[in-house]
Amino acid sequence: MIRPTIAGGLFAGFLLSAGLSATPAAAQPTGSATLDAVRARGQLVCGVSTGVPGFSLPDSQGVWRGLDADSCRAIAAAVLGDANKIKFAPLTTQNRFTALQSGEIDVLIRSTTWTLGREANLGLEFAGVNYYDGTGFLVKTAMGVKSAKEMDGATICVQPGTSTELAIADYYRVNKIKYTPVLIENLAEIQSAFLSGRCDAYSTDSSALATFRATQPKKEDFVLLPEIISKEPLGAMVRKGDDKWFDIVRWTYFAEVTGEELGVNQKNVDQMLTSTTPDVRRLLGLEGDLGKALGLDNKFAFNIIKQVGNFGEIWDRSITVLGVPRGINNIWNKGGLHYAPPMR
Ligand SMILES: N[C@@H](CCC(=O)N[C@@H](CS)C(=O)NCC(=O)O)C(=O)O
Repeated sequence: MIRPTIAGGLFAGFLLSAGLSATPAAAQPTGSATLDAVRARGQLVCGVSTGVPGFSLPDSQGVWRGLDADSCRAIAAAVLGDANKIKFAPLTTQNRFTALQSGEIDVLIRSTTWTLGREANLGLEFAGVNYYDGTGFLVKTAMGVKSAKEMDGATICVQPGTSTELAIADYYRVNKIKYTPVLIENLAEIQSAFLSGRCDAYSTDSSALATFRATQPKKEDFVLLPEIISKEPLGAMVRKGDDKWFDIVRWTYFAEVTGEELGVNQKNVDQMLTSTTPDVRRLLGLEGDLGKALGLDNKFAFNIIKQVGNFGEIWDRSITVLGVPRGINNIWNKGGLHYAPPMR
């Protein structure tokens, strides 16, 4: 047993001293099938929605913008050192989980609610929450409705296969109110069905309703009803069984939150490289081997913040600009729920 090891060591030593290595670094297996595939491809494939303002929507140049799109970019920055090495895969409510199960995408960040059923039944798991949301209702101001409880006999447009569908069913059963769901999978179709009056209300995550309203030519024609009838924690999903990839996706989000907490942002991240604060030094890879522990470069968090921003910056550029208050989506020391464990 000893001889081949010594011989192997000598051989490897020879290759190294000759400036060669037995296997190119990029091809060395990392123990994560997804990480290996992403590196070999030189690109992250990220599943997003087909076009929700504030979350994932191509701009006039065809560049995907939004919280989910940037959450994807942060993973590309962490893993490949380049936030632009990414392909966005637009998915519907119905095909999003199969796209992840089949390996068509590496990660799903598509306003998807974390529920027990999804995590236990689909062979998939949630690696973090980027938006603490809840189901809401949008109606036309002209209807004069002030509450979701005034909707007896109403038709409600909702996308099938969503947790929204289930939340509405519970809510109206409890409140003994009859309504008719109008199930439409395609996003553009459901929105035009609502606008043209085929349904009295449009229900989905209140964030998406608020950003949809904000992007209408006359937003005052629409009212977001006051009731938020469910918890919809939206986050990143990965396949079960690839723990290293799970860790990478999870700690990418934690690095964004830690950046915000420590005041490290896109503008000052270069100056922060001279910081003497231990937490900042560890975050930016100046001390410790945090990146290496994840199978990444020690500069992974530096790359995320430099190229995409910290969590607050990502949030503000996508959500705050649409007039949606941060509320419970602030970081923990400002009264919100976004919290990262120690990065050490
Ligand atoms: N959070 C809910 C709803 C998700 C959902 O599909 N939301 C709508 C909000 S508009 C969406 O993203 N649609 C975009 C699309 O169909 O491409 C879930 O996970 O089931």
